[in-house]
Amino acid sequence: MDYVSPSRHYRTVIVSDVHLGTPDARPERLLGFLGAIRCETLILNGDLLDVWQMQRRRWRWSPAKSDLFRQLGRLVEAGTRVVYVPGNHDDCFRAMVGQAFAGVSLHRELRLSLADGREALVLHGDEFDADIAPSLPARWLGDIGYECLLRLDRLGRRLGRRLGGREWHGALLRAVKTRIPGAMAHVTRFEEAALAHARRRGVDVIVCGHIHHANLRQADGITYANSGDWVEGCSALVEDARGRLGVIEWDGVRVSEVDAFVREFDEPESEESMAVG
Ligand SMILES: [Mn+2]
Repeated sequence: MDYVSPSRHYRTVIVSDVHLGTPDARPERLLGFLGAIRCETLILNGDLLDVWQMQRRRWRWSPAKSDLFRQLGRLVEAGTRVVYVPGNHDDCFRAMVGQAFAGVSLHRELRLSLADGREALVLHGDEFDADIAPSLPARWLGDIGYECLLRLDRLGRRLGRRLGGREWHGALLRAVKTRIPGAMAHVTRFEEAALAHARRRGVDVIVCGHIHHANLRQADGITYANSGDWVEGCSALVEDARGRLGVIEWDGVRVSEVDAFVREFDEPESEESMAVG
């Protein structure tokens, strides 16, 4: 078990798909994570706020959300570069790219030089929706299906709390995603569209969010990285001082998986040495 100390330091931390404004968002979890790490650059890669959902339903602003924004302010004050790349659920902020608010700069996408010299492109990923969904009705049906699953998950969560069982959050969504072949094929198509985009743009690494599926994989010398979400799971993408990328699955007290990505010509690193890095 690898306990996280507050001094855990990363060069870059990327989080996406927090979906504040929905009943499924977990700002208190993200707050705990941001309090446990240090980084030079923090990138909020889209769907931080779920403006779509906020417009469709009644929503409450909880103290945890205020605390989260206060924490972001503290990070800016402490010298962390905080970048916000709006996604499709908060696309109203795309009209403001190029500007900065409270020290947070807004970008449509971001070019990033990793510590090992690799060039990365960070974007939310809804840019690839047209490449992977065959038609608008299919996408619409997918949205409804996802919404139904979230509702069922919420119901299970309430039941679980009442029965005093272990935490259920996102369990149903994860189960469906990994067991239904179509769902994983969707993920693969997205990853391939992103890799193709990286090739066109001539970057070594493409970093996305959007599909709520954290992952790191390599194809033909290009790295695909996805920071996942804070709805179904709680995950972040990190870059260490040497430019290595890793996915952190945050369960509140420990890093359950630091999936270090090491370039082929880097000297091999053992799992243990990465976990304490
Ligand atoms: Mn999205």
